[in-house]
Amino acid sequence: MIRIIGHIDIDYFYAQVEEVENPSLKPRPVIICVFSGRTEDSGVVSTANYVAREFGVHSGMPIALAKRKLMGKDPAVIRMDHEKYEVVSTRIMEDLEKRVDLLEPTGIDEAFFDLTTSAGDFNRARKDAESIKASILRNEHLTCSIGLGQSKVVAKLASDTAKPGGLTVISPDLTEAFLSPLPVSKLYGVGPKTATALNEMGIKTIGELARASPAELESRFGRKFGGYLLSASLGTDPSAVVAGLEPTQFSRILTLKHDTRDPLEAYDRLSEGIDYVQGKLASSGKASKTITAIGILADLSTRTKSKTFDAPIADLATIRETTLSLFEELSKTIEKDFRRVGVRVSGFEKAEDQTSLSEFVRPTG
Ligand code: TTP
Ligand code: CA
Repeated sequence: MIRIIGHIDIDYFYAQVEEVENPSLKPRPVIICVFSGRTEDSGVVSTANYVAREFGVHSGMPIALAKRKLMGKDPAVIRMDHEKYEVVSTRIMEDLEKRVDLLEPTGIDEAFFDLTTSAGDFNRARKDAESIKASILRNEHLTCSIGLGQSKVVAKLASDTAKPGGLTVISPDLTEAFLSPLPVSKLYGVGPKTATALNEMGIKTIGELARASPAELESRFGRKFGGYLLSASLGTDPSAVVAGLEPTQFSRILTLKHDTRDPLEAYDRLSEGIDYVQGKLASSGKASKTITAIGILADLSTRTKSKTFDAPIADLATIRETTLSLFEELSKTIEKDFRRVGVRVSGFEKAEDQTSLSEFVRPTG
């Protein structure tokens, strides 16, 4: 049976979330920074919007270097707020989950999904992907890139091709023509070392890899990885979309009857959120190390404040007290009233590893 697999990736995620919150940033270069605190500019760029990328700025670059490249370009230098991006990510994943047969989040802003049963063919799957894009745009004002294909490797490459903002559909009849000319380094799991080894064997493109001798690949890379390389190059890598991955957090955000900055006035709604996350902890037998108070203000910007414990907690009293005192602190820092309030528990004990595409791939690549 032909599978219909999708890969979705939000465009310049952290920077785009900041643009949504403050649209005046859009025409400016935006860099999201993780400051190490050693000196004023020590640290790295976590991500940058496409305006900043035009000037050669990218993820992982020292902040000082990025600033130099953006000198005179009116850059917006923004401190990374991971909690805020988690809130947006959770909403997107929850919406996605309802729109696909299976959803496998693989990062804060990306996921594989399966549409084989509900869509039935690639034409209908294209329509589904279009409505996913429209939904994220309508609800979050964010653009994303989606790729569809017959395997995870094809879907991932298709979404890379679609960046930014596009939709690339590689139906089975297009797969060979799509994959063949690409360099082997584009394949998921092929890092610089594997690429060099393949090049030394005279294999530069995915098409050449697809025609390579299976025995030679297995003797050079081992049965498992050699087999993976061959199937990936043919677009027949077998790995399935694995849904229901162990949750890494529980959260609930509720809309207030009236905007307020008084945590006690927001308490009734907040209490529903606290009961919900505590119930999820109890029913899943988990305990959490981090509690986060989430406030969405009247201008729809998101503010968070977290506390991390040395040992995981799960009891209602601690979650209540902590959430309320976090809200008291948060309310002192805001310039507008809360419109929505919420709570998140995270930092669970690590769950067992799941079967995934990465199982086939050697860690060193
Ligand atoms: P990516 O999806 O790799 O990058 P992106 O969303 O910023 O840009 P695009 O998809 O349009 O190419 O990563 C998702 C988020 O992860 C990104 O917004 C910030 C974070 N990130 C880091 O913190 N450090 C990094 O080195 C990378 C690559 C990403
Ligand atoms: Ca992304």
